Amino acid sequence: SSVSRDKATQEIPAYGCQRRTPLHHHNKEITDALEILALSASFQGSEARFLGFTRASSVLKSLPFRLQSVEEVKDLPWCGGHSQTVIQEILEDGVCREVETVKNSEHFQSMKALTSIFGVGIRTADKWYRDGVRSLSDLNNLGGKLTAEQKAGLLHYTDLQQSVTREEAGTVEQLIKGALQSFVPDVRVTMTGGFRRGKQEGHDVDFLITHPDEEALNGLLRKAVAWLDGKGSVLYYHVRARSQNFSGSNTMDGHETCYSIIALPNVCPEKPSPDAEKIEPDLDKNSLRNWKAVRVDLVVCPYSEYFYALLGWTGSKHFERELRRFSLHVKKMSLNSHGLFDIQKNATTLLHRRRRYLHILDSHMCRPPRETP
Ligand code: DGT
Ligand code: MG
Repeated sequence: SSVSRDKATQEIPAYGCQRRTPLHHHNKEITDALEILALSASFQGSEARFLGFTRASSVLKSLPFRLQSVEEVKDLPWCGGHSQTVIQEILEDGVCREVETVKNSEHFQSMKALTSIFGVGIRTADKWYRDGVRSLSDLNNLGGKLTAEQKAGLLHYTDLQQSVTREEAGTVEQLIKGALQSFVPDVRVTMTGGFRRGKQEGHDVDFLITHPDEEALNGLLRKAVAWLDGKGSVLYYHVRARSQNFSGSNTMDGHETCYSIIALPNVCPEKPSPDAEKIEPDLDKNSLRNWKAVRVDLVVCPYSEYFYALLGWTGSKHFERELRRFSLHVKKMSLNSHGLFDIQKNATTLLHRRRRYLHILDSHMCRPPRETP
């Protein structure tokens, strides 16, 4: 009934981490549209508009019913004027003009293509766009100016564009565990990211690695990746060292991390059909190879930080952002992948004396529960 729908909308909390946000929900046409506007805003460097549309979309995902009228969003948090226009047009016409214009714009299309390359963020893509780059083929002229990461991203572009299935993620897990366990047999390896949230496919596979004995973790990541590399399973990698004085801000994270592209053995390589071979004789070369390039992120954390790192790397990105905002504004605590810190006790010191920050964080850190991870 409309009364119970009204009640439902009035009860939706403002922070994303206070709501259920199911993968399958009732308003996909609208949330897809809002997310295009969010992406477009981020391509234009407008963080505020990106957040606005992302929050509106996130709120609608938690609605337990399909919207029928724009009136129904009037009490919802974050669903203000601009989002309401989008919602109304989609409900009434099935499409939103602004979204269609954005989707067809050269800037949006180029930025989407460029940022889909591993190693290319919005800033780089925007600079390239201003230099006249419109598509991937234009990048060949930039050859020498590409980073090693971007070169690898381009080289394996087609594979990396395909999503990783849950089954493939399982194979990656065996490969990664095998490499790590050959050095530390009882190392703990947990798949994080979207797969830990139950997604059936993802753009990469994320792992968190820990051990009660910190010594066992020393150099482990580099050794294990070199071991895999020796077996021909690594197409690209770079290890970001652990940063001792990570910033206590909400977004930074100082864990040792390996960003890699792994050659995943195909269980059954796709054979091109005889017809395809006739049309494009060279096409089948790649299809005949028995591996697929897959993006894999490996994160190492001290045992004492395991629960925070697990929470931080499980995602989604928006959930993490909301959880940290909730911690800060409602609980007056600062949360990141290293711990949960009480900022109230020393708020002014935190703001004004950066150098003492780490020390303060240490002394106010809430220790994780004592059970084993
Ligand atoms: P996917 O891979 O597209 O299917 O979706 P997710 O949710 O696995 O996204 P992904 O792989 O980009 O990142 C996994 C989670 O890890 C993400 O929700 C937030 C977190 N994360 C990603 N990069 C960083 C980082 O540099 N630092 C921290 N603390 N967390 C990160
Ligand atoms: Mg992921």
